[in-house]
Amino acid sequence: MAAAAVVSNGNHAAVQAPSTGRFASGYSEVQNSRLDHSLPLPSVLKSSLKVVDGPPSSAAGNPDEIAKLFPCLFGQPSVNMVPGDSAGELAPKALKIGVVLSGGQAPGGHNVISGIFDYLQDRCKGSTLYGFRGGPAGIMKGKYVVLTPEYIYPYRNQGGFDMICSGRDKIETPEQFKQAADTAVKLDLDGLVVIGGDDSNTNACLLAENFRSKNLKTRVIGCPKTIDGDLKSKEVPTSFGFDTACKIYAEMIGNVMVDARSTGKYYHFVRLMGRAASHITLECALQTHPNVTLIGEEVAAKKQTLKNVTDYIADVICKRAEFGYNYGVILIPEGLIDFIPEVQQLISELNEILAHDVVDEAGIWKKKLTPQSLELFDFLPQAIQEQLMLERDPHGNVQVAKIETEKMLIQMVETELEVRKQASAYKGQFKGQSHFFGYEGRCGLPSNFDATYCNALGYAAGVLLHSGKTGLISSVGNLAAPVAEWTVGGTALTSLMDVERRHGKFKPVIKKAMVELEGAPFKKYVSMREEWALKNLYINPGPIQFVGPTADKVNHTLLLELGYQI
Ligand code: FBP
Repeated sequence: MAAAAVVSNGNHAAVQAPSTGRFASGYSEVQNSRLDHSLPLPSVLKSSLKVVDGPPSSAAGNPDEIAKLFPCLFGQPSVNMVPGDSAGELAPKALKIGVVLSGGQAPGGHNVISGIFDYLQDRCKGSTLYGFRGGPAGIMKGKYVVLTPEYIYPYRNQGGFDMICSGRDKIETPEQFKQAADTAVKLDLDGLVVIGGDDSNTNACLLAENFRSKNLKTRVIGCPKTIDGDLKSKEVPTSFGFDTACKIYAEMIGNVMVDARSTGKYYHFVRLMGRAASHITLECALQTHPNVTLIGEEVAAKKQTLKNVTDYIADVICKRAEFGYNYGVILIPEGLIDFIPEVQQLISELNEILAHDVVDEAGIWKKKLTPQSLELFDFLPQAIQEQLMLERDPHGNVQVAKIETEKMLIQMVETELEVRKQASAYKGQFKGQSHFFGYEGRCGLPSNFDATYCNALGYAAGVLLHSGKTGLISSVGNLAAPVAEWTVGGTALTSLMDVERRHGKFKPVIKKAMVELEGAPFKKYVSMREEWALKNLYINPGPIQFVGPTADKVNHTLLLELGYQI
């Protein structure tokens, strides 16, 4: 049976209601075995500890602007947790804490919540944990569930965000800040944990600033979530979910590789999630060794056009045909088109038009495009034109998950190969198959790494709130070492920020961590890509392992970035 839950639908009158939650009785053996899988904690979190302030912080860029936007929080130090004696230990007290999941699903989110819960049970007996339902809108509307051991249990070490669900709403207008503050006051919240990506953590910091400026006692702590892997810094080495999602996609890519080799008749064009950075695509390439991998950041650095990208793929296909291979696997990051300078220009013109003009069916709006952008827009297949015009997400981003770049590239490569065939420069057969691996990887069973990392992030968020900190993001480091040696702290969110132009205005943003062309993961890939293109060195890693010698293996990107060899 699913547990009964105390829920509120916005009027703050808590009622007993049956949960629509999970039935662990329907779980497979593997899922069941994960429920009681005990998670190791970093040593520092297991005994008496002290929270130690570091030096004053600055910003990732434009510190003067950030200081103006965050007058209460700018400059505050990041903190580290170090072993302490029982005398200096935080006095146990009952806390009221809220937690919210924000943005796209990422494996491990449930473990962050159970990590916070376990901290409160271990060190702050009598505390209450409120789960705001449906993302930040749940805070504004006062929709929450009181989380109990029975309610949480079926979600332990399980994927998905359905324990409390997520949403992409933003708390941004004065009215919305007021609604959030009202909820914090009504529930007498000591703290709020925002589990989200770069935009959501920016929002968490704005909320922390707003609450501080109103002298509310509610502190706000962020947690780094996103399968995209682009929320990271020196102190926050990775976002949770990336490890599991990449392992799931790598399994799927490996299967497609075996399929390609088995029949020898298809080129599989696989688009992978990651709306801005190409980390997922790069990691999957390192895990599986495909014939072609496009990395958006490289395409941008080389100022490549759509034609250049098409020619590069066609060149590999032609060379492979000479070896008798009329099959292969090509990985494409979903953010690719946003990296191609000519498309970038088109998208930024479209953004301005969509923000300020009515898009009429007669196409008069098109006159606002520059001649180059108009030419490109008219050249694109109609399906892609329509996808580029779709509504932006609440943060002003193009919804790249809805743009079928893989289909567009198949069409363009096919046309190019036809031209080469006519010129007797290509004698092979080309059949493209398109795939999009995105949502499939976001709710899988968290890998051992993500399960443990998330538990530590949640537990650390509990410590940070208990010690009265606000405007920090929970940070766990030294991740290639055994868990006992992981370091734990909180990084000042303002130290990760810069300003950016969005919806025609300057806004604070956490700088996205893109694939670095001088970084170890990209260099590793470059050192091997020519061999992968022509030989079939495919690796099919199979499903994620939860027990056995490879179960605790960390993804290649993280290891290489931490200076290890793979
Ligand atoms: P977050 O940045 O919120 O973690 O989401 C990332 C992501 O999974 C992208 O990879 C993808 O482009 C996008 O979400 C899809 O969004 P939606 O779930 O709204 O379709």
